[in-house]
Amino acid sequence: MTSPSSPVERIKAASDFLRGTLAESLADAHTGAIRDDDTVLIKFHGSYQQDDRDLREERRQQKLEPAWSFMIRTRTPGGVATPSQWLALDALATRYATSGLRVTTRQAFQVHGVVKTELKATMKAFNDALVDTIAACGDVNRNVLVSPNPVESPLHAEVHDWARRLSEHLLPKTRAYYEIWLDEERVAGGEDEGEPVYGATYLPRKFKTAFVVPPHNDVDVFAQDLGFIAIVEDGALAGFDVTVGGGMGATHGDAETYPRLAHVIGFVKPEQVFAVAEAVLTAQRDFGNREVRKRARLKYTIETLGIARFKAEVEQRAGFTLDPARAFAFEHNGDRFGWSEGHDGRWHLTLRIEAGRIVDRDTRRLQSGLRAIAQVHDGDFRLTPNQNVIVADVAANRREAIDALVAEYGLDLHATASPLRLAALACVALPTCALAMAEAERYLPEFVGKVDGLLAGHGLAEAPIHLRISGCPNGCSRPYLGEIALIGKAPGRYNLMLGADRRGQRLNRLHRENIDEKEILGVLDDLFARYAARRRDGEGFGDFLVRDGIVADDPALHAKVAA
Ligand code: SRM
Ligand code: SF4
Repeated sequence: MTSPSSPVERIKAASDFLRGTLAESLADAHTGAIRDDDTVLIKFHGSYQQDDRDLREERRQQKLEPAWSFMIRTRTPGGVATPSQWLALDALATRYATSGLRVTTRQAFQVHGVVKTELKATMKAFNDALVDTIAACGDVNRNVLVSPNPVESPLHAEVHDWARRLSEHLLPKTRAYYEIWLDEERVAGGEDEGEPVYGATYLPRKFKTAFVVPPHNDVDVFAQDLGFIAIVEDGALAGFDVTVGGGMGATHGDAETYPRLAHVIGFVKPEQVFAVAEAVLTAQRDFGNREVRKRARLKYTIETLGIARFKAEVEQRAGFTLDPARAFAFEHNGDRFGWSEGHDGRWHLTLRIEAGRIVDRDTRRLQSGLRAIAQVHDGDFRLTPNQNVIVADVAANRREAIDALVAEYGLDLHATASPLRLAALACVALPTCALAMAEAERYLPEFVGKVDGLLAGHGLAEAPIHLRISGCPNGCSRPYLGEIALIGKAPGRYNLMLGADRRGQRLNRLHRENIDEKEILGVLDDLFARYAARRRDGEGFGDFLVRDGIVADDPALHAKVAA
């Protein structure tokens, strides 16, 4: 007897290809919320229903319904926005949202706090700017990541194009999005489309894809369900090593869930990318767990089937055998800040956006400053998977004008912050994230300041340590790849994880459970003292912790190549 499928599976199956009763929910003026089943379906359209958790208790006491609002996330493969798109998104964020624009860890924009009555207008405004939100969330292939600067070299541009095309190729075919948000007429009969790749119940769980150009692993390719590592031979793109089964999410106290780094399963030529991607995706569609959502990601499907059987399944579906994986080497998984020159003499400026939040705050007027840049910029903007923004494709003689705006609006964190602050990531967490157990984005600036103080005390102020904070174990800031990471456990309390490398190829491990800031800083202070005294030349903090035996190494923590 087969187990019953999860409630989400039933909602998808009954949704008529993601329509559900969304139109009715939006029209219901009695509540700021949408119907329960529609909260599942709206994710596929790029939105989450949320409530302001800062106000939850107060509203409960006043017997008011929660302060419902909606987060909207874009599908921006590779994180590209033209200046006019930037201005349009800035304008819609100012008009409809509450906390500016937010750059996510997957090269997308998010806005928060959109009320139901303005949701449709906001969705339209995104689409008017030629930015859609379909499949930005939900059990489908999400926004495709790619090494962020496609104009760095012709090769980057080529890989970027593969990412964009694969994103299009794996889009759901349903017209529900266009009917609900853009008032497209439904084709008579309505049984028009079907989903040739996904089927009526889509995937068992979210599915994430990334392309990366070594030596920079700036997309954290091993954290993805499906990855393509560009292999360059004789200066040209020979193809890609394919990775499968990465993922970060876990649940406290549940050993059945864990972060896992991907396996490299072989090499494909560029023209085989679509076939292998479809094979991996449909294998997950057919073998993924549809009963228990916590065990439904591809990483668990692979653990259940075994990597050899999964690879054989992929090859059978793709209709070819993968070549043996080719050699690649990553140097680091962070961003490179400041100006860099591209292959064609054009320039690119990577700006540090702390925790990805683009708002005006005191002397750092990020939203106004980036708006001012967009008004004069003739290249484009690139969002990075580390929540930063590249002002890309600038002529040499335009650099000065951009620099003047950077100085005027206080956008110069990239030039003034410590290495720790530059590389640190934090997920959104409170007040919007329903799953947050502790602060992350709002805590990052203060916590970094305290750790910077400790580092300076040990003569380590310039140590480029990777710190990541997530408000819960779901791991949206990819914290299990931080040399130091805090995973929210309860307000003010975190699990302290230590010992990842800086190339995104080794996970960290739990060091201390459920401790507060004082204890965290105490532990770090001792470890920094050891690091300062005993580190080798150029040795990263995470690598030191492993070599020094403070963090036990284990093959299970590493990305692997399948036989
Ligand atoms: Fe995430 C759920 C925010 C990247 C793993 N994530 C959420 C939700 C939607 C909470 C919810 O389900 O109610 C968060 C909304 C917060 C808010 O108020 O905005 C949320 N995730 C984010 C973002 C905005 C974090 C950020 O600070 O940038 C990132 C949006 C990415 C995007 O543009 O698509 C974001 N989330 C990630 C990543 C990193 C990545 O993809 O490279 C991960 C870890 C990789 C992975 O998927 O394994 C991640 N998010 C999760 C999970 C755990 C999934 C799992 O396998 O268990 C959840 C919870 C869930 O799906 O049930 C989650
Ligand atoms: Fe929310 Fe947890 Fe993701 Fe942070 S890691 S955004 S708290 S789901």
